[in-house]
Amino acid sequence: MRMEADLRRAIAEDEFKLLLQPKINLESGKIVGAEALIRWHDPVRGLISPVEFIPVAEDTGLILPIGEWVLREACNTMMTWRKQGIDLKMSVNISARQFFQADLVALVRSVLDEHKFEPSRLVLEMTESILVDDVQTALVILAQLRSLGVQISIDDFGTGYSSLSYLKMFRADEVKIDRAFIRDVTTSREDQALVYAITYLGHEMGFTVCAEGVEDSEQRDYLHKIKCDEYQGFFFSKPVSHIEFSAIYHGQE
Ligand code: G
Ligand code: G
Ligand code: NA
Ligand code: MN
Repeated sequence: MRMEADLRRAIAEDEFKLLLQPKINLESGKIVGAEALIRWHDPVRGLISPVEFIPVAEDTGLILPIGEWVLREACNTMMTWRKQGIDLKMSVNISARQFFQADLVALVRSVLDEHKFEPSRLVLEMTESILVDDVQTALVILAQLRSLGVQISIDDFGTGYSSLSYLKMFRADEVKIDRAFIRDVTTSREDQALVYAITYLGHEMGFTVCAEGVEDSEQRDYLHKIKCDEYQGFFFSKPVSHIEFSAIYHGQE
């Protein structure tokens, strides 16, 4: 497959970049974290979206070296920021194959050993559909990750087919409400009900709740009103380079 050969070259030639999107605390309005999002600059085709290449990387197993690169790059970014007085949480997306087939626990342990930051500053994001695919194995891996001190976040919450009872079993630290529910949250009573219910339930179960895809102040205000904890979205900032990120961070009053 053409894409597979290109991806192999991209790994060898270091054609990936990591962008960072700020996570904002709704109460303070301040940046409290960053989500690492990979970008691929193919010299011929230009920018290729992870929506296109992550599935190919999953099918071919190339997600393992790519995922390791993302994790290391994200931790390097944390260390760079730390020297600038920026101490934030860093969220990294973990794909299905990475979660179940790589020795993710060993990788995370070695990355934590190499870098001296609080393990709880590293947040691993995975979708509920990954976890429900093999609940028994997932619970074992999650327990091992938790024992390393890293945090667990359930990404794209509400889009899968999982039962709410799984939320209790997975004992995550954070739930991220999928942006599909945020898009019409200021006009749709149904979406308001869903977002409110997820936030309420999340709090009752002890999770931090983060809303994704916030694009305007009305959406932000609604989330603030219902006491959602954090948000991400183009309203505050699109994903940017670590250099732009620190400029935005230091630009907060
Ligand atoms: O950044 P963007 O909105 O284009 O990302 C599109 C999709 O690709 C999202 O579902 C996002 O979670 C996923 N994605 C982005 N970066 C990474 C990454 O480093 N690893 C994995 N597994 N998925 C990623
Ligand atoms: O699946 P995951 O939640 O990891 O996807 C994150 C993706 O969402 C990234 O590709 C990022 O570029 C995108 N994203 C971030 N903020 C917004 C937003 O406000 N609106 C839209 N449409 N996409 C966003
Ligand atoms: Na994510
Ligand atoms: Mn998401």
